[in-house]
Amino acid sequence: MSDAPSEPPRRTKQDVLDMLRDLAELTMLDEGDPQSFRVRAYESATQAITALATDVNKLSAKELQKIDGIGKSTAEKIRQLLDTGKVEKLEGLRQKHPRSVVALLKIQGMGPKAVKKLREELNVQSIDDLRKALADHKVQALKGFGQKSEEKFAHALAKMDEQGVVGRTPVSVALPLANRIVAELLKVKGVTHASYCGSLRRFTETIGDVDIMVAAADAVPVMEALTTLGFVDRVLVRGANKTSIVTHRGTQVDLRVVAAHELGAARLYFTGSKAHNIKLRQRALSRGWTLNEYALSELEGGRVVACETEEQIYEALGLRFIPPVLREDMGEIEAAEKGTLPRAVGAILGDFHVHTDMSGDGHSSLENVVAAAKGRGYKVLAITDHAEGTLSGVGRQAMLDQREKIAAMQKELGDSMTLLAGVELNIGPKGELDYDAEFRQGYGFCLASVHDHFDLDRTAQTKRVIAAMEDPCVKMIGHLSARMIGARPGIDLDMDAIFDAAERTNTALEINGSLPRLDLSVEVLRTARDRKVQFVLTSDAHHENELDRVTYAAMNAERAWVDPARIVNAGTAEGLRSWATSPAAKH
Ligand code: DGT
Ligand code: CA
Ligand code: CA
Ligand code: ZN
Repeated sequence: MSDAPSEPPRRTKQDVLDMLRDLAELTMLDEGDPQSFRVRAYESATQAITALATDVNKLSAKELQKIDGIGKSTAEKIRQLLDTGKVEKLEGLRQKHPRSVVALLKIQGMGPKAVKKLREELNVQSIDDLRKALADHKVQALKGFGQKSEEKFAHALAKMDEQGVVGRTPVSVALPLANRIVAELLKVKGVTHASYCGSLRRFTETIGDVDIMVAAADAVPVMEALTTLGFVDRVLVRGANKTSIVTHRGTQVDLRVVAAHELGAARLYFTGSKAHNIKLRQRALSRGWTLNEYALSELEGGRVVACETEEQIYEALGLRFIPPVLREDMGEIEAAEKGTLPRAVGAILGDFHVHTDMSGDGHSSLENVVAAAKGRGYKVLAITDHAEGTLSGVGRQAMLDQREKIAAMQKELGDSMTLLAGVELNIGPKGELDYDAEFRQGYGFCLASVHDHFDLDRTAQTKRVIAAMEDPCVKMIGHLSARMIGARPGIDLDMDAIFDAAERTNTALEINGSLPRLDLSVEVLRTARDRKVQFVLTSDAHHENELDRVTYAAMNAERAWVDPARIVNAGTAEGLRSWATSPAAKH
């Protein structure tokens, strides 16, 4: 093993996209201006590379420059990354603006200008520094800030603490990262298994660090492969069986390499949760056994009882297999013993929140979305582009044209799939909805969701959502809290009143599977356990490839022990069709 490989480590299209995103983010900080010319240049290059069909590695700087949206200096940076694995400009920016500073941008209402000022005037270099400055009331003394900004930042930080997101990585960032690492490590010679464990496998909303488990006879090439990946910022630990790195975005990754025969014990241990592990271990002890990351074995003599698979270990302990999403010591071990674990969601029969390229932020044609839904075996699909009240929404004529197109497609589809010409209405600050009542009645399916005015107080937020529920055309409320995990807290709602209204008006609540949202959250879903509210799993897809996100919605529901009988699109096809095509029954 050498520290200076003669060949530069391989860089992929994803590395190029990561580089452009980091360049945009750091340039914005550097210039204190989100609208700067350079930031926009990196953003347009991102779009161009995303759409690129050819292998980016095969293109020279000149050829890259010929692509629409990529300028000369960006083309050179891309080539530099592909050829050497590093880009000078980016390295310089990273030196100047460490991750702790970038993290300040995650605070609601904090822009690059404010960060710049706070650094220059108060030497605020991290969230902790900001906490101190706020506590000492130094922020309000700054020109252009005042008491209002101080309160705003303090409030935003308190919200972040409440959600436990400070210093943690949102699942929307951690999951693609982990999938990429797993795919890369599976390519290493001698690797027979690679997967992620830890909180990510349990599907928590935020992840402290990513835990990767690999089975291989020789650990050295696996560790080497991890440390040379494009997103690695620094290596924290380089041990015999464990390596830890930190990515440029500040996420820690722990890699463990084990022998194939102890994979079950290792995966069980490192999936956790810690509380679940402790309970299992107590159970083992009461049987005269011990359980650790290597095996379930006899206390005396050390004979191995089980170690190869998780299933074998649970079975030896007298338990049904417990899915990772349930391993939180919230009654799952007792339920596994009695055989009363909650039923899995099972087959999902349709989607009710799907965008096409008619929405300003949609990327797939109606035809492609419908074909993809049909390919998944869906019985019902509602097309729900944004209504005119949303930034990326459309007017009446486009909606009418789409309704006609959908009617024609339904003829072609026959009985195989019910296609609904729907819409995602925007809920205004007073609960007002788009278009007019008559136009809305022309839709086959209406969902309504909040996309703005996040700062209204609890009474106003609750009122606006309930007003939308009471509208005769609204069958479902989309992403109820409107939160973005790690970036924007949810709106303040009186959940009791919301559940009451949902039951009374017969309005379903969406479980949105888009990773940055996961809305309803597990926390809210748990509080709805004794309610009669109906749920719908959706993908909120903006591209045909995103229909699969509905499985994240299902995992979120399972984590919260939601009874599948309460999920409209996880029951029977007849039940779903009748729910989907009956008018919203309001009373
Ligand atoms: P995170 O990273 O904070 O989102 O949460 P986890 O659950 O991934 O925690 P992490 O990365 O510290 O450790 C991974 C797993 O290793 C954890 O879920 C359970 C296991 N583990 C870690 N420390 C202990 C311990 O002290 N006792 C037991 N029984 N298990 C542990
Ligand atoms: Ca972890
Ligand atoms: Ca860990
Ligand atoms: Zn949407």
